[in-house]
Amino acid sequence: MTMAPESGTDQVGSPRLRKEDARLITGQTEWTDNIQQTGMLHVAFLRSPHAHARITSVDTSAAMQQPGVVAAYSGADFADEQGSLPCAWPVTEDMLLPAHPPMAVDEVRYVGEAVACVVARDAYSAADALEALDVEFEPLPAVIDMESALAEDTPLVHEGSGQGQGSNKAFEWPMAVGDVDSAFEGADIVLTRRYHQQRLIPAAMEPRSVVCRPDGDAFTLWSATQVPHIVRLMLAMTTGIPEHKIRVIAPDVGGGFGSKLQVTAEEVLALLLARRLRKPVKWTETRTEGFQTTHHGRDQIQDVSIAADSDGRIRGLKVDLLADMGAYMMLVTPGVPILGAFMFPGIYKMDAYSFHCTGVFTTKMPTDAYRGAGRPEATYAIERIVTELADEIGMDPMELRRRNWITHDEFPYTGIAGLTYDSGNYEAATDRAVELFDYDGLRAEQRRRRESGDPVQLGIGISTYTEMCGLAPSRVLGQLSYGAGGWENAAVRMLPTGKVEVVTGTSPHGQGHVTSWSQIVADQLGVPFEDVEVLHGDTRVAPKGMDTYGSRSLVVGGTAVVQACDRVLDKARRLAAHMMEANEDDLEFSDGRFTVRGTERPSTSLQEVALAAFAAHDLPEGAEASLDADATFDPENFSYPHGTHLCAVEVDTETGQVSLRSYTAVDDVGTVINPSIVDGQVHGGLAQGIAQALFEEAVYDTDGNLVTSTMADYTVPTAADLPDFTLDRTTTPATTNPLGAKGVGEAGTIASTPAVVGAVVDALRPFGVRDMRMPCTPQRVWRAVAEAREAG
Ligand code: MCN
Repeated sequence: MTMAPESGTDQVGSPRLRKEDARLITGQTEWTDNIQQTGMLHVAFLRSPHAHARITSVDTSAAMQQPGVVAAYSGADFADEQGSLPCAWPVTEDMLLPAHPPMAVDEVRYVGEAVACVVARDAYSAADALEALDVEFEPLPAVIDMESALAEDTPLVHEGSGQGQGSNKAFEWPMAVGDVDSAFEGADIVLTRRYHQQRLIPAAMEPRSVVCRPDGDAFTLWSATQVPHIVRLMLAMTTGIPEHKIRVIAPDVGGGFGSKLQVTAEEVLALLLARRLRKPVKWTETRTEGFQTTHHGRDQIQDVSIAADSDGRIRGLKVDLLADMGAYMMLVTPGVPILGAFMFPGIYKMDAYSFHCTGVFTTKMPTDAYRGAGRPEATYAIERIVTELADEIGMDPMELRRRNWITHDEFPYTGIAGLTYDSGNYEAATDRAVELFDYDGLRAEQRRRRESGDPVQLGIGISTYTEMCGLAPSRVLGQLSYGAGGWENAAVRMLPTGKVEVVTGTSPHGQGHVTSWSQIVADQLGVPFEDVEVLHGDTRVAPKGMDTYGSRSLVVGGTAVVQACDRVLDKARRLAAHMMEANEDDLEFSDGRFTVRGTERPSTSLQEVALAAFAAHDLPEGAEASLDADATFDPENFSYPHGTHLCAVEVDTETGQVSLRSYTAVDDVGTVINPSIVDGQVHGGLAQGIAQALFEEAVYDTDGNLVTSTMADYTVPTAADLPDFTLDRTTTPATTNPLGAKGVGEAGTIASTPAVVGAVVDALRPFGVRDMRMPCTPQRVWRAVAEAREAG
């Protein structure tokens, strides 16, 4: 392992320990739920026990008499001011966008939807008083299954909204490139599969929590959110409270994984309650509330067909997608499957591609972004079907990939879905992964076990993925949606003593931006790593920003940091030239010092320049008394990390138990700022992708109750369920940002799920098993073997 340099330049690429961690692991941080305010009140919500029902009456009078209770309200009490929760990504002009009141007024559409609330002097009194609320419902039919939701005689989720068109269809989004019919008609082989992306629950370690305090005519709102800037904007637009009167602070946030990329009912209501009661209010979800009412992920049915020649050359791909929106459109609900539309072809060349997505309303918790958002689903489908195509043809699945992928000399390459991949080297990453994994050795062992009829079979799964991250080029986004762009802002301030403050518009919640940005600034300005402080997550401190999601922060926000440093250096150069009585063009800057080229004259440090700027006794004409600058970066393209993940599983065919034997991931994320952080991101990402493959599934019963609403019912894996991962990297720099970096935050999740399921299916191939529904639990695996044996 490379040792971290003490300070100064060469910080980029060094495995610095995270600056954030000492405070976090010694309990010196303040999570939102730890925030105390004088006179603070606590809110508890009464939530719908029905998946679908009319609210016929809400009586809050008895609750008001309970000890400690200060106020109790129904949705109707806020009807005039609560507005509708925002959807920032309407994907078509005619998409149905039903009203989504933060607290239901007439009708509830999923179990857990807020119906009324109690405000009390402490959280226990508020929770106890919920029992005294008297709410009457008239149950309506639940709509659970996506396919029957589209049938003609199915009850409508949004009948009363005036928006229903006699269907639970929310939108249709088609795309076709090339002559798809000819590609399929002329192909030797057409393979069709149906893949289910089960519903997932993000389950971040820190629950959602919000505190709102009135400050005169303004408000300070703390929230465990990934997106303080978006929350502020949307709160202003939703409630009409002027934007400059709202300050949003995201303190340390204990994970989000997309689930805190949201503007929630509870944030809106905390603001409205603080305004109405003129007191600070706090709400923190219980774990079951979190499971039921923090947005869910995935939930798609994918009908996928691939057309190929008998030599394995892929001709075309067709994808027909049903995407469960749940009961309402939340911030990016409809955008998630559409992001996936561009990723189904993966790393492969082909002549034709069609994609059709139908968004469907059901009476379940809305879905929205969950680590990878659209890209894990697409990667799963293409990597699974390519593996099955190889089996159908009788070819090694790695060989089939090699025949079809974009070769390293073909970049930049505009793929069939219209994305231009700027750089990549799939051969190098695969060769390294094959070597580390001992692919040939494991295949030999697999053959031996198959031949000997070993009850424990070995399976090998492959995923050669790419993904689009670094959200986002605003102009590209503009063509896809009516929402906002994807720029990022940074300010760099040299303080008079030569220390540096960096203000970033990104909002880290576990990704280590304070450390990474310090490394970048240390190298750019030639200052010690320890001399850099990074400020974030407060709309007053960091007023401009687009926050953290879509593995965007480094390639967009980190680039803004580089550009702000460049501007600081431009200012400093001018001042240094003045101080050194030299021509600006004759100055050289390295290791934090200016020297006059070709002379022995003493150098001047950036710190000396910063102090001279502050003193301002002798500034050149027009120069300012400060050494600071800000920059906004908007990339021209996404970034495209890629890699090869190989998984070996042992499957006990008598019990259905799957054991992960080894997992090798060779990722290419371009230039790496901090290898330890990148490894950590891959580890966490792998855990989540493996969780989808083997463990996690949100299950609703036919009445619309979430039956997996506790940690006991929803199997989040622990470290003990995972093997030691073998990680390595190849480095093919991105050409679309000056760092040459590509995002890493979601790569592990996107890559791993098809590798693991592919391995399970591969182990069972001798029995005739060709697919497994996720998660591959022992029961499902055992049943697949039993059914395959029965079928003969
Ligand atoms: N990095 C690097 N070199 C690279 C790429 C990244 O050193 N070539 C570093 C970056 O400097 C940064 C970290 O890796 O410190 C992640 O960077 P990036 O890929 O830009 O991703 P973001 O910071 O934008 O994080 C978002 C991403 C997403 S979309 C999800 S979901 C996710 C993830 O990050 N959620 C997380 N990782 C998470 N990690 C934690 N602990 N908690 C979450 O909720």
